[in-house]
Amino acid sequence: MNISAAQVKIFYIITFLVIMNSNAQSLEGYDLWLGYSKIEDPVILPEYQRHTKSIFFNNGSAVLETAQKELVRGIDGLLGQPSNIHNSQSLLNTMWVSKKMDLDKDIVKPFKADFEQIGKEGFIIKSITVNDNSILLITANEDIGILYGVFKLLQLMKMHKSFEGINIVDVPKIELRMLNHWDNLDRTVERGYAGFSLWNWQKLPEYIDPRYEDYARANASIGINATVLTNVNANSLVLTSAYLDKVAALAEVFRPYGIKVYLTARFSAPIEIGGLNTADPLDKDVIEWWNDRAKKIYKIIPDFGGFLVKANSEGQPGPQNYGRTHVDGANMLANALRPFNGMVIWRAFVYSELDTTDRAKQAFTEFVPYDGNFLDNVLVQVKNGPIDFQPREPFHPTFGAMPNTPLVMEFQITQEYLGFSSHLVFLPKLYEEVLDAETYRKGKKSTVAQVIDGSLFNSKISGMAGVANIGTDLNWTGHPFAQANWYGFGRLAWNPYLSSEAIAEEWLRLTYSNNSEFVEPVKSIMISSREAVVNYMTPLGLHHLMDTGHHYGPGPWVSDLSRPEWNPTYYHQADKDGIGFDRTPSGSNATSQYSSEIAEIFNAPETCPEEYLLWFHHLPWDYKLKNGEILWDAVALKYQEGVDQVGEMISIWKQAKTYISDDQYNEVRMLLEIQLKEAKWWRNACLLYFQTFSGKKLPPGVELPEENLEFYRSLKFPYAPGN
Ligand code: GCV
Repeated sequence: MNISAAQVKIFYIITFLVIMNSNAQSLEGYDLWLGYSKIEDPVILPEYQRHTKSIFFNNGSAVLETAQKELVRGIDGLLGQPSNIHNSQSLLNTMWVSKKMDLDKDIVKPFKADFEQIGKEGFIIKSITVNDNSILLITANEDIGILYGVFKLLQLMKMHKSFEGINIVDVPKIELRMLNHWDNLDRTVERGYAGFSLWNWQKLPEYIDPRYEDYARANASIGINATVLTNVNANSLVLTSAYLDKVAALAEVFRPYGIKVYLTARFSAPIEIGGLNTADPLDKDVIEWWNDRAKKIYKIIPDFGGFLVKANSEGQPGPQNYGRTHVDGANMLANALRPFNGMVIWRAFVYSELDTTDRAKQAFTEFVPYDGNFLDNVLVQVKNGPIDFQPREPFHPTFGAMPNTPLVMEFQITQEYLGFSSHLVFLPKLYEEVLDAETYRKGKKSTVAQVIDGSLFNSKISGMAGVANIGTDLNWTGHPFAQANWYGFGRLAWNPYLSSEAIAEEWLRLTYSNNSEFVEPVKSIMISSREAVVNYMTPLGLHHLMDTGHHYGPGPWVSDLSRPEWNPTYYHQADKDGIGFDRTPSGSNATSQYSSEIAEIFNAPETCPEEYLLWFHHLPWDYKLKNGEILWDAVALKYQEGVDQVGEMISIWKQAKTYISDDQYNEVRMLLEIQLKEAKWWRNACLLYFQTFSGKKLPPGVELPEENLEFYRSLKFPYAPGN
């Protein structure tokens, strides 16, 4: 057979197209919420073409260069044609992107108050008229504001929002908006469910994975301005020169996106890498060692953010090893960083094997007495609830109880106790619940959000941290909808008063489609997903029922671990008389750590919100709930409700099929099937186990478990990820 040159060429073209196509499919999700495919809407497209006809971009710094690059990338993609960008200003321009200091004074004058409001990081997007010409103005006081303004503009375009009469003045309400990576130097990620760590320490500093920049873009696009690269269960090696060079290389990639790097500081580093025989924070040599280390770090990374420290918690070393306090430890490090404007973020996630009181009380007990004693470059980072990132916890009582100490909110974006990256759980719903909680520390309207953004006590600095769910998986987060948790964390760190519903809608439109027939039903899946997981894992205030170590699946029966508070039986306290943890004055009295108004509500089972009932009360199995159900029936029905909610999520997801690609559809469909299977597993295992105490039958409407209790108890997961 004779094959012509033309046939060979066609063969190669077809092969190339097939490869390209399969690549495109396997890269599904890599773009996150930043995909810029051409806008086809016939109404909005001409409007955008008009506004972007001639763009004046006032460049002049690395951050501005990034902003220009992002603008070009976005507009080229969305409009399907190269953008027309100039670096000289004229009245023929249809868009100006320029800092305030570079704008004509007469232009700026009418918006003086807006510029005062936006501070260092805010921006203005305004439609203005100059000599009868309509111009879309993107402006800010500083370079970083321009970058944020550009990302906002592109997001508006992706959501097909009209620019007619646009007038946006936006500024972050929280200063430090940071990701905490629990990434180890061997690239495993503690509680990570999306592959390995992005940081390729072996090849750094020479090899710069292009993904580092994509990571920075994604973060900057939602306003994240800080990243802690390493696990709080820290390794001192990262503070050695060889690693600092690698950290510096990452810092260089992130800098043009306005992101500072932070590291976790292992308290015993002076011993492990400094050759000293103590890490006592009051020891002269130790102080000198840290001062010296800080100097070294800042020489290599001049804008280094600072240290995040987990001390005297879960086996990590700390000042208490030397009879010193958290204040001694934090202030010693703060003194070392202070000459360089570095910050110390000291975690309040502590509970001790020597303290036999309720674990939920311990962080408050240890930290609140130190209020006002930390140096002003110390922030104390507190988890959202008093135990540990459970599907639902009441807010941590420390919020509002330390008026003289800036408190950073620590949320978990990764899903350690929430079905890993197999379950669709939209976490901004959880974040919103915590942020909106009333502390009553300064009367009504003293919410956790007001503590965090510094407005309640006039704090000098404010912060929100999220434990990242990012890894080397192609779609970054394992579950495609887990991207929404990263996105939503960033949005709430920017503005803790946003509604989770608005965030869900934004994310869906930016990631998938603007079609309301897609957005509305899928948004309802996201919004109900958090309550679903609470119901099928830990309803009515139950908590920490997860199997031990890996925290995957149910293990309410676990009772043989060396520390009492590591056992689920410690938390549910089920016996033949009832279930729940008594945290009222007749029990551990943890309620006394809240303001009296809140304590009063929590103390009485009649007024305690039912979602926290068994968190605060030990109640008999036949205790009557408000709706007349007895407690046993209510627990069982809640487990069933959780399973039913996942079933409902699956049937709603079917409606999404016509609006997205088959790959996008099938990936989520398969994951939802896992979620349904596991929701049933949770229901069956927990109900069979609790039934051994209640001795009661399952109420009508609750499906009978397929297996017996022994089966569920026998399941082992030695290779569950994230350990
Ligand atoms: C990084 C929980 C997790 C640990 C985590 C710890 C913490 O206990 O299970 O993996 O350690 O919280 O937040 O320090």
